[in-house]
Amino acid sequence: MSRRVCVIGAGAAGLTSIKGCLEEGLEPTCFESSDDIGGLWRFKETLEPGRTSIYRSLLANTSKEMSCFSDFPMPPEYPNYTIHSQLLQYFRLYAQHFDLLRHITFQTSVQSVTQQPDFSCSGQWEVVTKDRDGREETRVFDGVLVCSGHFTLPFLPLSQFPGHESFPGHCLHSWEYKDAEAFRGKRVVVIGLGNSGGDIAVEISRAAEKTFLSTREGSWVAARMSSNGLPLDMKVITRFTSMLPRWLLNWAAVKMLNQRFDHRLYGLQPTTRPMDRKPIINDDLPGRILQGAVVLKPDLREFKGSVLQFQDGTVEDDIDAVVFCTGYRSTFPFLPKSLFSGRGGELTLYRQVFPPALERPTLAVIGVFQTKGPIFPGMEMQVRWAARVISGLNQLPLGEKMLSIIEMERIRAMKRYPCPMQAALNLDFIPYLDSMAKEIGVRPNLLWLLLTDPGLGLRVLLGPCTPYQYRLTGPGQWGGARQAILSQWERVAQPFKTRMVQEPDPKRSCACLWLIPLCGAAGLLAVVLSQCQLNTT
Ligand SMILES: Cc1cc2nc3c(=O)[nH]c(=O)nc-3n(C[C@H](O)[C@H](O)[C@H](O)COP(=O)(O)OP(=O)(O)OC[C@H]3O[C@@H](n4cnc5c(N)ncnc54)[C@H](O)[C@@H]3O)c2cc1C
Ligand SMILES: *[C@@H]1O[C@H](CO)[C@@H](O)[C@H](O)[C@H]1NC(C)=O
Ligand SMILES: CC(=O)N[C@H]1CO[C@H](CO)[C@@H](O)[C@@H]1O
Repeated sequence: MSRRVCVIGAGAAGLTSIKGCLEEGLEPTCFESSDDIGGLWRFKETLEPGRTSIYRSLLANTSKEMSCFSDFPMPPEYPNYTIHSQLLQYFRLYAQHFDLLRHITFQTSVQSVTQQPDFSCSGQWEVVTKDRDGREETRVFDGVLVCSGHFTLPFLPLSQFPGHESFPGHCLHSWEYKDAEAFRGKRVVVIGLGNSGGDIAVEISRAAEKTFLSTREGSWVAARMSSNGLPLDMKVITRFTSMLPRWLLNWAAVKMLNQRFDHRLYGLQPTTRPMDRKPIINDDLPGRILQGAVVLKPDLREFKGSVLQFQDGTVEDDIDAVVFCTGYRSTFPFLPKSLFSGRGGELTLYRQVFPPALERPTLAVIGVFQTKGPIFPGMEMQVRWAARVISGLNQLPLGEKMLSIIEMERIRAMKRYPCPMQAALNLDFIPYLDSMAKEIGVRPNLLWLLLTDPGLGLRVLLGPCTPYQYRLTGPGQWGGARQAILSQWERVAQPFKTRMVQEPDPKRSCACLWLIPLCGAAGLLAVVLSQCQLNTT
């Protein structure tokens, strides 16, 4: 009899979890508290406490070829960066294609997940659910995949600012923000420069009289559009760049980012380097600052009625609204308290997936991490690995060993992130995916590819690390992976083909042919270097 797995939530992580279970012969049952799939990416006009909420103009910050699941490219006609509704449409296509919907029970929320009394030998969990009529039901599962998301609880640090009670205007969190209509002609302060803060400040500045953007630390700002108008992530997330030393990448990144606009001059420059702390992605912010529509300010100090004072002593008066873009906290109210063993009471996870202290590795957390790349292929890889661990095909190290690895990685990451929670959540895209891919047996063998299929090998090494690379061989291999890699740039070009431009004379473009042997040589060198590096670590 196949093992039964409970999947909690039917957002992106839940959908790929159902798929991953089916692929490994597990029997998934997914509970989704709302009445539809898509989670964060399903835009709603109204707010529901405890649920994610996004603004009307939210655009993905990762491109379509990098963000898709590895055996299901986005349709070629999709634009290179999708708006939320189109990404949701993609998830619908994915669910349809792999027939995932019949495994989902909607309007049923998971109330608690507890270990069975004989857990140490059975590894089983008791899951209590509540349906829309309030009926509770208890079921036993052999495994649990937690896919409930981690952007649910808005973090509003109002109490840090003296005098906030005296502010007569409107104070809100980005969770409540839908569009700029309410801010027409107003004077607005946006607090926090993350991806949401940048987006919201730009959008409000098109309607408001004046928009101030207050940031303590500043941030590097990258554009979606990289050189030649191509998607940034496809240009920079390659195996070749991931083999280069960090100082070199930092140097190149600073040069590239400052070439677009001088971060110091614009008052945005942070103290950290771009490879250490994730740059935000924003196409329009520098232009809005250049026009004086967005004015940068340091950290807020206090409120005095409608006057706001900042840390440098400057004041801005007649402020009508303050938008806090100060992020979210995660909550997993249904999980056993014993799993929250971190220093600050946070969830401690081995490779951000498995709680290390369980006697049996039958519970995994999917999608609770961040990278400089897209999150979806990472979730998918987590599931592919977790499904194999749950079915006993892959083993985890001993509990002690896992704890020491977690601690070691925490110390290493703390050099880049001051806060332990952020340090644990932020992972490097290619090394992280590769570490799991290696155990599953789906990490592409570069040397072998370069020797047997050089065209493909070079694309895998020098081209964007698109998710299809993890479907070339091994368990879950997909026959279309090779073709998907060979045609990835065609799907990027497709949406632009709305006005045909004459192709250049082919004879002239031959001039670049000398690049091929050169790239080949560089590639081989990089592979040899990386092998040496692997052997020495
Ligand atoms: C504003 C914003 C923009 C982002 N943009 C990008 C981007 O461009 N690219 C990118 O790669 N990542 C992006 N991210 C990261 C984001 O986390 C992922 O894109 C992803 O959508 C998260 O999916 P998820 O399935 O983990 O969680 P969610 O999408 O939040 O889904 C969780 C689901 O679980 C359900 N649920 C929760 N609790 C229970 C329960 N107890 N019982 C039953 N069901 C439950 C919820 O109803 C929901 O449907 C963005 C995040 C934010 C906040
Ligand atoms: C995209 O935006 C979300 C929300 O702010 C963030 O969590 C994620 O890390 C961003 N992705 C990249 C690649 O910057
Ligand atoms: C056709 C298309 O979708 N083009 C978009 C590609 O990405 C750039 C950068 O964000 C957009 O400006 C284009 O509109």
